[in-house]
Amino acid sequence: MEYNFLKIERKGAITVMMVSAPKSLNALNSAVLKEMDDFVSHLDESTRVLIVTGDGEKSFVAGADISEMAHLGEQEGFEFGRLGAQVFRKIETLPIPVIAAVNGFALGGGCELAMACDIRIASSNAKFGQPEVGLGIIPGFSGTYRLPKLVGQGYAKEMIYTGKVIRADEALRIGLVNAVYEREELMGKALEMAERMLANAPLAISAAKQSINEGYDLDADAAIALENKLFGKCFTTQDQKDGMAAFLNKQKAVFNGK
Ligand code: CO8
Repeated sequence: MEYNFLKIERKGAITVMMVSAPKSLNALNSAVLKEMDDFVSHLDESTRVLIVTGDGEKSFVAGADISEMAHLGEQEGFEFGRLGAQVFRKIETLPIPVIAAVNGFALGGGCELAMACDIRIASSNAKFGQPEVGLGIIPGFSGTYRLPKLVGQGYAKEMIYTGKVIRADEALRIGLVNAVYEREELMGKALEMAERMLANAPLAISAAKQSINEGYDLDADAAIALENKLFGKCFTTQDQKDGMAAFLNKQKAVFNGK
């Protein structure tokens, strides 16, 4: 599929997916979402870390496209919401780490896209918010589910009910982002974090992600049992043998993801 709204850049085992709809500050219409769906559904196996960012200096993603949503009825609204939610869920459940490099506005669907990623880092000009109720709708790309998980119900409800937009330093304070950098530094820092991940065993990272993601929604016994199962499975991998042999031989491990 040819992409009109995504710019894809490969840097070795790291792939950068840049949302690019500059006329609308990278707003998500159904065409953008379908391209994103195609991209994440066919992500090639040599990609070991995905970085998601927005084109330009001002915006990560300024939300779902209001001009498209303005004319929707109930069924169409349901379907548009489901499309975005399904794509974001695919991103969340990719077997590799996904870093959101939030380079500006992350409003509505933009904040929801960032939250579907494993980790968020932001530029100092980034702004976050769920302003949907000001448009007569609610967050529809899983924001009501993910925001309380990240920042707690109290703050999530305040953000969603008031629609207030918060700055990057506030997002850092409440745990919505892991770090804030100057705009020009952001992509370098995202790549640096990705490189650190690349030094580790890919199957182990994938198992850790599965254990955290799936375990979060289980009760304690089930979550611990899941971790136990995935931990045991690590011992079927060559990476475990290579990693431990390298340690015992005082060498640096080289992992093959096998
Ligand atoms: N949709 C469509 N167009 C947009 C959007 C958007 N979300 N955001 C910005 N644009 C367009 C503007 O209309 C403008 O277009 P034009 O140049 O043709 O007038 C252009 O981008 C530039 O924007 P501004 O001139 O407004 O730039 P400013 O710097 O003055 O303001 C803001 C930037 C603050 C980001 C402002 O554009 C804004 O408030 N945008 C809307 C933010 C918003 O409300 N986002 C949430 C949308 S709702 C949502 O995401 C719901 C997700 C779940 C959907 C479920 C569906 C069922």
